[in-house]
Amino acid sequence: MAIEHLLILIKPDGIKKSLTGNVLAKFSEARAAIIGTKIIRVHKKLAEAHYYKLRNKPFFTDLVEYFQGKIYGEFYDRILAFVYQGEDAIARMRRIVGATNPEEADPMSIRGSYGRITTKGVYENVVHCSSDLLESEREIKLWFKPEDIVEKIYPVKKIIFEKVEKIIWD
Ligand code: 3AN
Repeated sequence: MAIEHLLILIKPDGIKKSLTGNVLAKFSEARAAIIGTKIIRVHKKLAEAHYYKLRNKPFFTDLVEYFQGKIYGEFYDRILAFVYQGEDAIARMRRIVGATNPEEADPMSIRGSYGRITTKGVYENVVHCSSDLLESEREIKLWFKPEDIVEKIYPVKKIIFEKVEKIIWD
């Protein structure tokens, strides 16, 4: 089994419901390690880039608004982001997360326990979890800078930007 990396997000409904502790306790069962974390107020461009594959779906506009957390008020328009590392971590974490539709998710999973579908039809499913290795690399590079992660997981390069040296993804 290989060591894998993935992006986990606690979405604004998870923040609003104060589920961070419960969610992290469930994730600890996967025996993966947190190697990066931060809290972010999500801008529209980041939300659209994260979910670009769903851009033609009828629920895309509602999904982007939900992801930005605007509907939850000024203290909840944010997302907690984590990079996890562990053996077979994507499959292990996705089992703990449960199915996309919270009503179909295993009742013991995070989405089955804490998710719901709003009357507007938006899936409030508490967390995001990368689906495969290609997506996890794309998502980690979208959300994190190399220096935000305590392990070297992808190649980096040095560039000079306006006379200031920076480390960016290669
Ligand atoms: P997952 O998050 O389980 O990998 P995706 O990538 O298919 O699933 O969907 C991303 C997000 O889009 C979901 N987490 C959910 O919030 C929303 N979503 C997916 N399908 C629907 C749907 N049929 N109706 C409303 N929202 C949806």
